[in-house]
Amino acid sequence: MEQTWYSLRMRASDAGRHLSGAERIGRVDDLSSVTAGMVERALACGASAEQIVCTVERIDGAVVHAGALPNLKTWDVPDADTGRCLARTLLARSGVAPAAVDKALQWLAEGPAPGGQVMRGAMLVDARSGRRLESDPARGVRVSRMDVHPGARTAVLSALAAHGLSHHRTAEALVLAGKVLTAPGVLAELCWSDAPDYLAGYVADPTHGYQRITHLKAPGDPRGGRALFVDPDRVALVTLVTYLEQQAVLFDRVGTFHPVETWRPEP
Ligand code: WAQ
Ligand code: MG
Repeated sequence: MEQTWYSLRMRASDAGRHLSGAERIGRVDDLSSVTAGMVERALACGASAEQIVCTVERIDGAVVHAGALPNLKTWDVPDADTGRCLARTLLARSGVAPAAVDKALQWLAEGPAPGGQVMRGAMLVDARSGRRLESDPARGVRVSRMDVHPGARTAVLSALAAHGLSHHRTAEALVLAGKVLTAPGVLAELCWSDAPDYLAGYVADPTHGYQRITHLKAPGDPRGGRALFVDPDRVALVTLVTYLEQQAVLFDRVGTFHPVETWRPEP
């Protein structure tokens, strides 16, 4: 018999302000432990959450078994200015127009939601014009229904830890980027955290995989977010958003780890 899968989502907020969120996929036997872990995460996020909403939904459609997570490379940079300069270079290589890259960097730096706030989800950015395509600029698009297969979780987390990547943020971002890179019409993703002291971020694209950048923002900065660069000629927006929100995707192993490289801009 086919395995029954469930989508688990958590969202913590305080006075309407988004504090943290998580999305997982599990079997019926995983539901209580995964939910408990999500609640612990919400309570650990520093601020006291007024509301923690956990949603468990049976997945009725197909589950895509996508195989390996994206290949991973770490670029070592000394500071956020250098990191953003590298991000420009990597995104240009992904086919994103410089004007679109500049706008996305500016939105992420200033806080991409109205009033300079952090969004709950991701911006969709037209990879040519830099126009914002998401229908709600405060919420954005929340990528959900992706995870490492429960049977492969321990091996994947150990492989990451063996490369010095033991922070839960790295594993979660790798899985999210992995799903994003399987989506139709997405050229690349740019992300850094809104957690004030988590400075690393990444650029991901289908050819080069997950390219970590050790600094994309300065310490103490509470702004961050995600930009998905989209070619609107290659996909209908509704098709893309439905895929990102609804299509279940599981990964069962890590990709290739490339050696860490130091990057300095040309003088
Ligand atoms: N779907 C879409 N956007 C999301 C999602 C999601 N499921 N989760 C978070 N975001 C957006 C939202 O705007 C957040 O404000 C922003 O991304 C940052 O979320 O390899 O931890 O959870 O070590 O703070 C990068 C890892 C970590 C680098 C990113 O993001 C590395 C991170 P956070
Ligand atoms: Mg997160």
